[in-house]
Amino acid sequence: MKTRAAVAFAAKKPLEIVELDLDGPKAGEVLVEIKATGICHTDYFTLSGADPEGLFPCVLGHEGAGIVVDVGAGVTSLKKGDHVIPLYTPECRQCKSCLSRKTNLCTSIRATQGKGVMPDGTSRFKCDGATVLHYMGTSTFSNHIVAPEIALAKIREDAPFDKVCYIGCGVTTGIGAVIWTAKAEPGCRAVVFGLGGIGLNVIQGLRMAGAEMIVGVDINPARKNIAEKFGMTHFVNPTEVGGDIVPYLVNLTDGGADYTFDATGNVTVMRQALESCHRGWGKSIVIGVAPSGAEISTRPFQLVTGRVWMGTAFGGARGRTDVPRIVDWYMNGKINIDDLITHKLPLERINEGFDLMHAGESIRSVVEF
Ligand code: NAD
Ligand code: 022
Ligand code: ZN
Repeated sequence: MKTRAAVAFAAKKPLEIVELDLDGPKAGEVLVEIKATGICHTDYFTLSGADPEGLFPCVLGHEGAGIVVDVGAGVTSLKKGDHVIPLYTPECRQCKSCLSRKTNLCTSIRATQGKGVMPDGTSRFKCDGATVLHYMGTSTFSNHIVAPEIALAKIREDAPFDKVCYIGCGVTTGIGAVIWTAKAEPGCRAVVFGLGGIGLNVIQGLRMAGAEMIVGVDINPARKNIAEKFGMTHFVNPTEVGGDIVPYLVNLTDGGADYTFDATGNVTVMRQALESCHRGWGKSIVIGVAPSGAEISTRPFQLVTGRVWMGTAFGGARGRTDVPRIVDWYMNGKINIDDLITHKLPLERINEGFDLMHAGESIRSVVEF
């Protein structure tokens, strides 16, 4: 079939809207009509050429929602008409990782997904006869995609695509980091570094978990008002503190936070987050993705004295199990997504979405097909 997509033909070039050929789903695969997609940092990271694993030409996008159009042989968990969210972290429920119950990083299709192909080693996309690669197994910047059955979460049919697409990455990552990675408990004190599309979801996850003190740290003063709306109790702008922010935060939290979160991707901030944790039990969760080749450092004393440094991918969520629950939380009014979607664009203007992200003007831009 034919479909319309924003294609990354090469690094550093704007996306081009073109008509692609899309092959139907093979065994274990599903054809999905994407209705809406968010624009997230990793898409730009790859487009910029800074991602050493980036491959071109490809169809970027990993934060979508849509409807099943057709299923391949052997597909049992989905049927035509089902509403779905594509998962860049699949859940096969059979690999060593899924069976361990200790991680959400399913390994069953990791190798082919990273190479931009389906599990059989080929791509379903073509442009004028030439192969165009998939991206993160999702490629939600295309109006139609083929994805493995294990990389699709079935969601309720009354959920609006233009909002729940954000659960495909940002919402789940931020809220999941609190609930599944940190396992924050009622009454805890937390510090969140970076109040963007991820950090604001960390904040609403902390509010849900019953945190007593939620400190937000950002160099952009415009983030204060929206963060307060999502549950932040104290705002700190590092440029106004002057000097080292760590003792300032340790003092503010009466000895250090129970949980800190890096949602900036800056390795200096990651160190500040670890060192703002409470001696003996503080946990610091790295969410931000740092530039390739970057390294983190601290004195071993920080860890010997009982602080824990950990990271999270997709908030530790098991996609097919947990994503439908988060959609329910949204539909039941437990979480706010609407106020984080600051811009909506048609596919033709998708490149403007990247500009808004870099200017710090948007929290999330959503493209509707
Ligand atoms: P964003 O640009 O919307 O927000 C980042 C915020 O950090 C901005 O408000 C910015 O002003 C602030 N900031 C920058 N430098 C700072 C500093 N030195 N101190 C304090 N604040 C600072 O980005 P986002 O969409 O929220 O994503 C944040 C990070 O999370 C990115 O690195 C992204 O790649 C990563 N991410 C990780 C996962 C995962 O699974 N681990 C998933 C999604 C996103
Ligand atoms: C999403 N991310 C950042 C912004 N939006 C993001 C990027 C990378 C990961 C998670 C979220 C990530 C963490 C750990 C891994 N990835 C490796 C997982 C593994 O090896 O099992 C990651 C993922 C997918 C891809 C690359 C890296 C890919 O499909 N190319 C989950
Ligand atoms: Zn993302």
